[in-house]
Amino acid sequence: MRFRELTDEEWARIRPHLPPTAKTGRPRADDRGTLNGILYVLLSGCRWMDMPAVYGSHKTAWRRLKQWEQAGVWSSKEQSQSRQAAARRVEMDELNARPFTHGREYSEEEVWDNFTYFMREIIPVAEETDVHLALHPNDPPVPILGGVPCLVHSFDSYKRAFEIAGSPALGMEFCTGCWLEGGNLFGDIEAGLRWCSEQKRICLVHFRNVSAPLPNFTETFLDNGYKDMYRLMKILVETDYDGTVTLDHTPAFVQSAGRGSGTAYAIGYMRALLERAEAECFRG
Ligand SMILES: [Mn+2]
Repeated sequence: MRFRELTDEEWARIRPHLPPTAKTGRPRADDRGTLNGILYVLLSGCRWMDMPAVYGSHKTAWRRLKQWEQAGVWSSKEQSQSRQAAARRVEMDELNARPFTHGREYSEEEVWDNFTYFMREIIPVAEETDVHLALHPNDPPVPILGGVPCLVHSFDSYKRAFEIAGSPALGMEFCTGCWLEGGNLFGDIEAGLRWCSEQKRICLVHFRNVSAPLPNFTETFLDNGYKDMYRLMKILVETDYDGTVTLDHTPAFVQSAGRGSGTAYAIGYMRALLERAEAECFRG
C-alpha cells in the first residue's frame, strides 16, 4: 500500500469518531494533519523524525499513535517488579472498582453487534486491498472492564469473531501474554497456539510471559514467568509458522544498563529459543 493523503470524503467519515475539541486548555494539534503524518510513517516505514513537517510535529504524531494503541490496555497504577526490574502489574479487584468509562454498562450483544457491523463494512475492503486484520485479545482478558464488554477474552470468542468475519482477511495477533493472563479462562495455550497456527490465522505473535493467571499478575522476563516459553516457540516451528514473532512488553533494566538493554536481553533469549526449537525439530 502506498501513502496518499486522506481525501475530504475519508476525513468526513473519520472525523465524527474523534474526541471533541476541548473548550479550555491548549488546543489539540490539527487532527487531520496528525493522522496524515501517522499514515505516512506507517506506510513508508520511515523514522518518525523524517515525517514531513507539513503534517505538524512528529513528536505529537508519535505520542498520539502511542495513546491510541495503549488506550485498550488496562494496568494497575502501582508497578511491580520481575527480578527487581520495573514491570507492569494487574490486580483485578482494583480494576473492577473503577467507574464506567463510557457512561453506562453495555451488554455483550451490543458490542458483538458493533463488531459484526464493523466486519461487514471492513472485510470487503480488506479483501480487495489484500490487507490482513490482526485481532489482539483484550488485555487483561476478562468479560468486562469499566462497563464495556471485552469481546476477545477466550478461545471461543476468537472462533466467534472468525465466524462473523467469514474471511481469511481477519487474522490475529497471537498474544502469548494475554493468553497466559487468562489461564484456564482462555484455555490451553499450547492447543490454542497449535490450532491458530495450523489454521493460518496468525499474522503476528506477541511473545511475553507473566507471573500467574488472573486475577493478579506481573509481567516478567521471558525466563521468569509461569510458562516455559520454549514449548511455545517449538509449536511455532512444528507448525511451520512463517510470520513474525515480536517481543511484547518486557520489564525494563535499571537505567545504568542503558536504554533498550531489557529489550535486547529478551530478543537474544527469543533467538536462542528459536535456534533450540529448530535444532530439536529438524534433527537427523
Ligand atoms: Mn500483546
